[in-house]
Amino acid sequence: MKMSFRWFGTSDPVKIEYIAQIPGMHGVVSALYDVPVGEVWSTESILALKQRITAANLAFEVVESVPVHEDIKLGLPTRDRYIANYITNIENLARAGVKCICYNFMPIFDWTRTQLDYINPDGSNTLVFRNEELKNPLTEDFHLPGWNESYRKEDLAKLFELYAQRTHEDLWNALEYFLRAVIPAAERCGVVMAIHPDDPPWDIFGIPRIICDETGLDRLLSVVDSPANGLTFCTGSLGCAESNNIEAMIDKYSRMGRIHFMHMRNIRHLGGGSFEETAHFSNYGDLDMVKICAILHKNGYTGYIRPDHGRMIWGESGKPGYGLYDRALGAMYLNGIWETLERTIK
Ligand SMILES: [Mn+2]
Repeated sequence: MKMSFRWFGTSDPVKIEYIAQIPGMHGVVSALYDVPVGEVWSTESILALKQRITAANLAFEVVESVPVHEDIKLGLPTRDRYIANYITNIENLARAGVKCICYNFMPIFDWTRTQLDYINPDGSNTLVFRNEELKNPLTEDFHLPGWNESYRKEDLAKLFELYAQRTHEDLWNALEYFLRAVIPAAERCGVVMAIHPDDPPWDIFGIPRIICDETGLDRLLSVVDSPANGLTFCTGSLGCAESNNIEAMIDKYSRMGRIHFMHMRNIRHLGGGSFEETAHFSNYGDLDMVKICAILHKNGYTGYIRPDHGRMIWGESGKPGYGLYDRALGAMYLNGIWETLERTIK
């Protein structure tokens, strides 16, 4: 596996030089954050980002994310222009040495939580999702940092209206249309696409979500049966649904060679669909990181891994879920598990 770390570019309060100081770090996962969704990423900007990363002796092989324009998810006639741009982005990134592109197909909203700084008993803080505290972003003052910041209330209302007329099957049709166009392009370029599951993995605000469970992942992989059509397996996202058997799913999809990128995050179920994000250490959450790593190791996993969201510890402040310290602890914890597996399992 190749240990990686998400970095939000030069505006990230976490310095890339600090990431390079974490032992065993192969590369960073990044993106261009100043290009409007659906537009072309210039080769010049991609190479400037790569230069910044490689100057710190880190690889730039994974992009998270190239976002998918809402017109594609809605299946609007205008989607073809955005799909053409998406293919241009795949080509430009491949030329810059990128090998894996993470994306998601969540309508309107990216990851959703109800509080970003819940104080733990030990004084650290973390992201939590409490079903009863979920507010409607249309009618209440509710916004999260993972969401597209360019939406105004009226844009949101328009999108809500459009999605109100869409079924799960409509969303599937839109995803299939997208995959049939982009996967052959990825194959040509030697890039793998890795869809991130929906977070949390169920419908939210009455809008359909489809990348939520084994049935959905099976369907996704069968649309275009190619290694280029693969997964970002996010343990924390899929793990929010207690009905998902995370270990069995990782075993199945890693044996198929369809997991290209692992997001390692631990969560604790609070009942009724509520959960909190915890330290990566197995004892702190409901996911067994040793078992997960052992399954990947057994199946010869050679893809990318990154510690996903961490808590804020040691007085650090910054982008919720993306501080340096707890994610660095997560990376070293995972490196330790992996080293042990390498040495003891022959
Ligand atoms: Mn994730």
